[in-house]
Amino acid sequence: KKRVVSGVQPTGSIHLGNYLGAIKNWISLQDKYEALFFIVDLHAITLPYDPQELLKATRDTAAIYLACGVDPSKASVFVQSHVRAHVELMWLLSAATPIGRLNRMIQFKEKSRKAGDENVGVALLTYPVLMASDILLYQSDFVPVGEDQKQHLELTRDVAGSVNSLYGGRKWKKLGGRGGAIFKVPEPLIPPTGARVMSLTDGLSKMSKSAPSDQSRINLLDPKDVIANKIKRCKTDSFPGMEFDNPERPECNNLLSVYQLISEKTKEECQDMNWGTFKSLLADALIDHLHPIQDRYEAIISDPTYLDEVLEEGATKAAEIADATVSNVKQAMGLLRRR
Ligand code: AQP
Repeated sequence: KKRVVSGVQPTGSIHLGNYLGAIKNWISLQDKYEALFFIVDLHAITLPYDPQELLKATRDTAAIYLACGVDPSKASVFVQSHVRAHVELMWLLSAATPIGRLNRMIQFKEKSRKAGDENVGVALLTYPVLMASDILLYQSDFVPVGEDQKQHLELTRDVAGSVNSLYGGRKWKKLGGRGGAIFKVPEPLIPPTGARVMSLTDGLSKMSKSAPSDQSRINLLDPKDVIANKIKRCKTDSFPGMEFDNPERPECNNLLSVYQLISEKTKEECQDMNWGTFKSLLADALIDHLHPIQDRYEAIISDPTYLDEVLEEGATKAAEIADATVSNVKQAMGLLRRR
């Protein structure tokens, strides 16, 4: 079976964008591929954060994965920091990553500009190297990536190529290795269209955990009345009907896409509706879709032993693959093996 890896940062509450753009797609991936889904806690410390919240968000995110249908009997579910090899490989890869490439990363430029240079830790710059490590450790064939992560995956592919050509092949064989490529070069898996969910308050920016206003997103764990209220208050326009192909109506297109993704209906079926009718349909559909997930989440989070077992088993399986990769890389890079 081909292998696929993916993860979400426990930086806040998981929202509809994370769900429709990532987690929901994992459910079909776990049937087709050997899947590893992790909670990327080490990425969540690259900007100022509250340790207490990180701890809670890590467990919550794991419970949400399972509540959404990630099945630990099919996929390995684990916490990134539980597998030490992520950080170890990152250091090795950082020796093969040009600093200029990191400086040019759009996400780094945007996030560091917002925070101001003096407040930005080195980890924000080297974040893509850790992401490369997350992927290359598992010799992944595919990585599902949204638009915003494409540049990082490109870097991952380039770093894999550099390490393969600098240390792989015959040079590695001379050191007692198997020769050939050290890393598999992963391919992007582009998610289905319409999976970029936009903010409820601005149809031109993406729904995001870090947006200051909670009104801009539907959190997966929002109670029914909060969901209904957010949809009622979300940004609309004064055009008649519900069009999905009018560039002047990004909010309308976004909400129609969300509706299509969570119900059996198509966008076309809503064309003649007015905002009021559509919004109440959408709110009901969201509540119906999320309610069973929320019930399962409650059951999982109230049984810490079960969650710990799942994460433990996931980390054990992941570490086996990851440790083998690190051991190969160290050998190929000429690091003395411990007796
Ligand atoms: N609005 C979105 N629409 C579709 N997919 C989305 N993803 C995030 N936002 C949307 C996808 O969710 C996965 C996990 O993302 P992440 O936790 O690594 O962080 P992110 O992409 O930076 O997501 P956020 O929620 O917007 O966090 P902040 O605000 O911290 O930047 C990824 O697969 C991503 O594509």
